[in-house]
Amino acid sequence: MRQATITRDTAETKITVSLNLDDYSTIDIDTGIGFFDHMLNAFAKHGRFGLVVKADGDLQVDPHHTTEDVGIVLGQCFKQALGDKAGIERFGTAFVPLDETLSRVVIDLSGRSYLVFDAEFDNPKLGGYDTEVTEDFFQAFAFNAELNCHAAVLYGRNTHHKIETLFKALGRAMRAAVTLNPEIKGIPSTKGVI
Ligand SMILES: [Mn+2]
Repeated sequence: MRQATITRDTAETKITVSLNLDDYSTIDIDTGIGFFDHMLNAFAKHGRFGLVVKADGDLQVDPHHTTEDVGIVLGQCFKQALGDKAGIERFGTAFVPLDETLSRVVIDLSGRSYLVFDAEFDNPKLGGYDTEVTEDFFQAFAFNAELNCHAAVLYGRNTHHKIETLFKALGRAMRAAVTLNPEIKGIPSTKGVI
């Protein structure tokens, strides 16, 4: 099974993430930030990823360090769990609606880190979560997983809906990209390495 467990311990946060690409029977998220837990649960559930996240961060400062650092460690887990990426689809696209909102995420597990993020949030706070750190999470995730991610809210009104559809679409696009396809022999790149 493709899996990884990584702990990152800094003066700002102590984070452990366990990721399983092939068995999603265990999803257990505790970051201390309620809305962020909701988002990571949605990502794992709709991406069909086994995911355990334990984060103990400096929430007395603000939620920024914890949110961004979970993105770093989750990205590292995908990179490690994917190994040489032999036999995977590599590309993934997902559109996810929630009532009036529609979001799209497109992934290429290219080994090249790049994020294009196109979303604006009217509401700066959702409970203890700062909505602007959504982009920081996606940035940290894309750079540490070494993937190309294009994430966009195509339209919508409600900030909760916008962010939730981005996380669900990220989960579903990542699921499509990591899927093993028996028709794909070896590493899916004309270069032979990704
Ligand atoms: Mn919700």
